[in-house]
Amino acid sequence: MPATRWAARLAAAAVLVAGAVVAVPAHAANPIITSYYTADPAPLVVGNTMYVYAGRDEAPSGGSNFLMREWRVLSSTDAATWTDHGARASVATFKWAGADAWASEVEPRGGKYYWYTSVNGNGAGWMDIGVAVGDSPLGPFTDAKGGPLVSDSTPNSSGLNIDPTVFTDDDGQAYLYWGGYWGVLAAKLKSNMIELDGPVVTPTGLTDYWEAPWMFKRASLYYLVYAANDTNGCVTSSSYACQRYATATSPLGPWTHRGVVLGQVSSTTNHAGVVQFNGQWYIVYHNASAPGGGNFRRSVAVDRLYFNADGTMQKVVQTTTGPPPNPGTGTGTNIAPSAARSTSFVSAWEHLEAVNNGGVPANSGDRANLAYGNWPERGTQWVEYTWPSARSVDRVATYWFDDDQGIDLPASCEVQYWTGSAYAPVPGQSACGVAGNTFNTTTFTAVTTSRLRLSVTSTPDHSTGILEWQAFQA
Ligand code: FUB
Repeated sequence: MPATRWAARLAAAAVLVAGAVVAVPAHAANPIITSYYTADPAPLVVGNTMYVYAGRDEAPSGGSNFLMREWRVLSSTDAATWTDHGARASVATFKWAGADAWASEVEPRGGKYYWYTSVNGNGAGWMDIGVAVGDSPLGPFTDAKGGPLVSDSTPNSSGLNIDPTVFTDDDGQAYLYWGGYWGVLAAKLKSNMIELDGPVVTPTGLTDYWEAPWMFKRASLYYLVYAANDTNGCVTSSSYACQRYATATSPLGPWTHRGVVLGQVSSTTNHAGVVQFNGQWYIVYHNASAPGGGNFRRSVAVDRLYFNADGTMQKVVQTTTGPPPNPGTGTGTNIAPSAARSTSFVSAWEHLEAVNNGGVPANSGDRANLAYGNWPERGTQWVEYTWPSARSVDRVATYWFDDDQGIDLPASCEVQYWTGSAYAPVPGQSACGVAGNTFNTTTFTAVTTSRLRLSVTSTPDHSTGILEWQAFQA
């Protein structure tokens, strides 16, 4: 092993020992990090940041099996330059597990981040699915359940319970898809995110499914990207894999196979995640292309992903350069301070002017620049900006207020605009984030309007609040 890699290992160890949040700058190219090997990437956009959760491949050169003990996190604010945040979970996070930190994915809900992992239960069964939870995208993460979410004893479970992907629909219902080799399975998750809600089902229509599902939604269409290893348009040898994909009009299918989105890569396994970030789509995957790389020494790469007008995906062009920097669109000018503000309700002791007074909160409890809150109202409330004439807007960023009392982070939100006759959701909007202690960026196709509205839906037992709501000129 090169001395530089030992140095990187020692640096990472120092980070872990200290337990500190130390970010090590990575670089801009594919693979996105080469100081150690990474596999099974799962992207997640929170605010203006794309996080990538990945397992670490530690097999020796020439090794013939996976050696994976920890999951690591990288982040970027432009999808080109990456920061390494080190190991944030490991096999040891799950006391009931013993080995094999295989593919994972993180899903946010209610200000928490649930990290679903494939891990060897070290008992009667083989691979299980565990779930850890943390209060921020970087954790710290702890076992959320104290035992597997899915194991061999789960009725109808897979012969190989690996590769969880969790998707939360607009109505708040979360779905878990998983499974390798013997096919794909799915189940609803309860709102606590750590229990299955109802039976395990076998979705139909996922032609040549092998492993590594990734689910997302674009407009009103559901997508499932997954690894296949057929030689019927996928790969040249069934030792390798491609990424096929299918679409559906409901989250549990039936699915319609649409073709290959990512061809064969330089590693035998092929594992990908798809995400929209700053208005553009990306595929994050792994290959064996880092120096010294191999089938058990894989590395994460990122490339642009393009959709056709009919919703089908173009086959990805795999690059060694990675995508160009994408720090966001528009002039960057926050035009919220020039707007008049209104709301469906503001508590008498809170301040609507907080939302566009230009404050930069230190955290979600920071009232230094006032706070807007709508306690004791629950359900859906709104805040609105009105400009004297139409403005072109393509991005908002929201810093939520959370007083740890009656006001909590919202369950969901939506950006809407005045069409001239009614309010409508802004087109093509990325997820309306509800994370605390950060600005949550939502990008969308530019709208020209004199009124922009943030529709906010509370959790059942709390009201909602905002410290700052920025709106950016396209
Ligand atoms: O990394 C171990 C396994 O290889 C993953 O769980 C699969 O998806 C494949 O990438």
